[in-house]
Amino acid sequence: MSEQGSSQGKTYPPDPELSKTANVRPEMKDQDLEEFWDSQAKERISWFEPYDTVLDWQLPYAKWFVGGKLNACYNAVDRHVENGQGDKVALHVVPDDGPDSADAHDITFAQLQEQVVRFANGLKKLGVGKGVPVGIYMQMIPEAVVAMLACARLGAPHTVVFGGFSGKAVAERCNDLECKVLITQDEALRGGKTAAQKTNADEGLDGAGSTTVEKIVVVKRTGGDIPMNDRDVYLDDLVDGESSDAESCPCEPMESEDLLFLLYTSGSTGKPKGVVHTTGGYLTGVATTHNLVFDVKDDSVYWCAADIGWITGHSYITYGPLVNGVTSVLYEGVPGYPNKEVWWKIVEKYNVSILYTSPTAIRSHMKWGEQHAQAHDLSSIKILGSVGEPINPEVWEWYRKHVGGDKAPIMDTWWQTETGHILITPLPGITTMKPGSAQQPFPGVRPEIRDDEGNVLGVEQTGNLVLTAPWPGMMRGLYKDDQRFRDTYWSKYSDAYFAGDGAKYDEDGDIMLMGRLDDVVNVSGHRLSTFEIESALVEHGDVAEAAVAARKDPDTGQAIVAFVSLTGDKTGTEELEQALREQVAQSIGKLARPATVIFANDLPKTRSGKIMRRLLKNLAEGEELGDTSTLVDPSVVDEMKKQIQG
Ligand code: 6R9
Repeated sequence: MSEQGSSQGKTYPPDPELSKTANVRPEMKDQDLEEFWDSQAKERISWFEPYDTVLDWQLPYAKWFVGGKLNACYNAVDRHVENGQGDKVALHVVPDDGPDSADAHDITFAQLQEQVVRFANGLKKLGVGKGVPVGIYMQMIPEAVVAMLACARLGAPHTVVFGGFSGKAVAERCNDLECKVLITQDEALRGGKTAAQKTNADEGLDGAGSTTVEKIVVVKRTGGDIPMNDRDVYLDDLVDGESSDAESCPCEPMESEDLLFLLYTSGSTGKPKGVVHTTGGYLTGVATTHNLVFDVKDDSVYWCAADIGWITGHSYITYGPLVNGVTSVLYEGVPGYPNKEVWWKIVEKYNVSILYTSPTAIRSHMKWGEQHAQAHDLSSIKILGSVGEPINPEVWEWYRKHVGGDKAPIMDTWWQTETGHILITPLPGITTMKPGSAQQPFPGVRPEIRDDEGNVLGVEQTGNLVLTAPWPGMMRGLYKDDQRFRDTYWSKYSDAYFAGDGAKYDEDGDIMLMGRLDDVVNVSGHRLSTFEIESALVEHGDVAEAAVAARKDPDTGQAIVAFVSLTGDKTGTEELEQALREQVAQSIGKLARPATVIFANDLPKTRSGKIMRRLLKNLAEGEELGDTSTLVDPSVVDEMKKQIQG
């Protein structure tokens, strides 16, 4: 494929062959948005009862496909079996020790149906049914997907808590949604190491004072010796003797707007936001974007290397690909274990044609060198995807060259937990690609870039990204918090969704994403709240005050820098730094662990007592500090500067 120069740097025009065969058609962009989504909903989703209204839009709440009835599990599993696709592989299951492992196996759609039905029959015995919420706290094992689908089959909303989060996070989320049942696994197995999972959950639930969780279902992953009490039941025992026959547990017909799941995400205050996603619109959105952005065909082998605990796992590991009846890879492990070639072995062994991952993961591979990718036949790759943060142009180039054989187009997909599915992305066979930019709205999506006063900005003017029209997978609010929903997303502008990202149009009309505008840091593509990390730090008895900022990091995108003032005459030692990092890891999870801790007598504050976050950001990034005249005590900044430079 030829490269063309432009004022922005290199661009890559679409492959004419791909333009001919791609699922997405250029005219979709010009379609009326309701017409577009209506035709997609009819084509891709099986409805038990047809809807009568495509869109009922009462800002800020949208209802899509009103009056329609459907079931997410039926769409993801049963209908494929009914359509004669039962023998098709749904999941190539790759365990932690890689594709050569004796435990690697395939699950067909028929087998998936059996597992889901048995699991759902087991859950029914515990009182799970329509509208009864369930928590899921698991690693990347097939039972995690099965558990989500079993909930969906019964009409029970799920909330998946990222398996690397703390037990405290599990308790907080389960209690907020009032989950009756929690599904977890005995131990985690990642990178050759086991870690407590069930015990973490216990500690969190028992430490929370009281909990709504009455039963814990434990999947045996390692068979490790873990404490089990009256509250607990092993999955094997729960489903022992249960039928796996689909008729023994029919898919519950759900209203289009019934809750499918809640996923908690970080906001700029401590309390995580419970993002509400419903059934009909969400499924239409994920199935349509998955099909058109990744150009999936009957024989595609698709691998999304995200985690089930994030929205990417929900939309593009579980629901999107399964609704589309595509064969996927499900990988338990981490990049680099058991060796640096394991990813490429997976691609080679299963003939992966679509790979969707994060800039952070690509940066790790880049650091280890292209020889690992080159040692394997990656010629099956047709489309690459990136998600989670902006992808640096040099990383984009590396990805295309060494993974994409110098020809696979890269779909740099911008979206959020709140948006449910991809909204801004290049399209295969249509878009002339530009490294480092998500570029164009997906059909039916209407972005704008505005200044703080609401003026629509022109070329090269950085402002706030907004969406001026609804889309089917958009959040249906924050759980039990209408006010916070309105304040966070709909108060900056009265007529548009405020995404919280900075953006600009370049001279070709492509959208460049410029990062978050709020107090959220993005480590390895994962959103973490600065406030939550600060709260964890001040839980330590020696800490008086803490403020958290981020600096750029070549591997993780952003890295956390914690500024800490100590109580009394305590001094900052290496042990204390270690203890604080541990404290954060314990309280939130390892991802949130500060890369650097800076100790100071005080934090830089304005006279009105507000911590000057802009300054801390500059300090963390090693930038010029600008005006410090509003500080009470400018000397604290000099002290911090010395430590950062030291
Ligand atoms: C899907 C997901 C959302 C935030 C979002 C933005 C950043 C995601 C991006 C991107 C630039 C991309 N983000 N994809 N920034 N280019 N292709 O990541 O959801 O965890 O909710 O994070 O991630 O800042 O606002 P979530």
